[in-house]
Amino acid sequence: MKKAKYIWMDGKLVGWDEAKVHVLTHALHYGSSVFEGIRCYETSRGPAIFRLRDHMERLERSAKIYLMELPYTVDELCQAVVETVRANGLKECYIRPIAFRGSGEMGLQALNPVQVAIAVWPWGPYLGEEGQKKGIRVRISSYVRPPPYSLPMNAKAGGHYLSSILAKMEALRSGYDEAILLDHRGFISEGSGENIFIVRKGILFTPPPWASILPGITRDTIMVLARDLGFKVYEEDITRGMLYEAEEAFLTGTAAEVTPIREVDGITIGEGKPGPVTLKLQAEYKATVRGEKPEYEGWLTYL
Ligand code: PPE
Repeated sequence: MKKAKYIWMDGKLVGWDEAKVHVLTHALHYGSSVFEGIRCYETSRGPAIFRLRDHMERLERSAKIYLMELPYTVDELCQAVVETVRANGLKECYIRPIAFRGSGEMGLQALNPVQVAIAVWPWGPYLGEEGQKKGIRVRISSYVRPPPYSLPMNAKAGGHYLSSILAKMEALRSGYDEAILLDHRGFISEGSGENIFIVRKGILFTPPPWASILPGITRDTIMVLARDLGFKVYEEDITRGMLYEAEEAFLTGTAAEVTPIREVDGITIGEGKPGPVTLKLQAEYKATVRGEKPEYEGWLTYL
């Protein structure tokens, strides 16, 4: 990865290589961290962070679920992100705030103080420039998203990613670009680090919150943009068969942005290239995050 100059850690900026933790950090042993992924884009009015407050509010909700007391308010965290991006002088970057249970006591029940760090670095499209243009090949994973009675998957918590890691590695090792996980009932849930949409008869469908998804902020953005463009969008259970026969399918996420899917389990989706609805939404998303859409200005925090 490309290093930046500074990382914000527990209230102050330190050098990239100085942002360290103790080896007995609770989160390192048990995955007790919550985090966010945010992007800052170049606009005609300078760099702007997309939906900063929404991300920080989700961080706060994730922390609440794991009884982690954040030592900063949402406003303070937003300010810290702005400060970190500014200090690093990057026009475009990915922003990774993380709150984690630190060291002190050992054991699952330990309520060690929560530490917070914010790192930023340049990060291209998650599934590649080419993947974003031409579409990617995905497989249904043999791993299932943890059910809601095992883990609260609406929290963006470090430990939750172990199942995503297995799914992603399995997909890559079997020659695909990404994994799609089913939920505990056998319906489509989401990608290892993205939400999913399909298009049927020009209507958009995306799995509902009870399909063990992480309710993505990009997913929400796409639902708003699509509806404003006049599309119908439904949060509904999607079967594996519905995905196979979809006219179009695409993934959404802060890192992945809008990435078309051109093949699932060796079955071609639509014409095997990004479809018109996907392309339209991809362009609309790009214009929105780059500040070219006055109606969505409220989502941007200019530096
Ligand atoms: N589901 C999962 C499991 C997920 O990790 C993400 C984000 C999403 C859905 C989409 O959420 P949102 O970014 O709010 O639209 N995944 C992050 C990348 C994880 C990684 O480090 O790898 C991201 O896109 O920032």
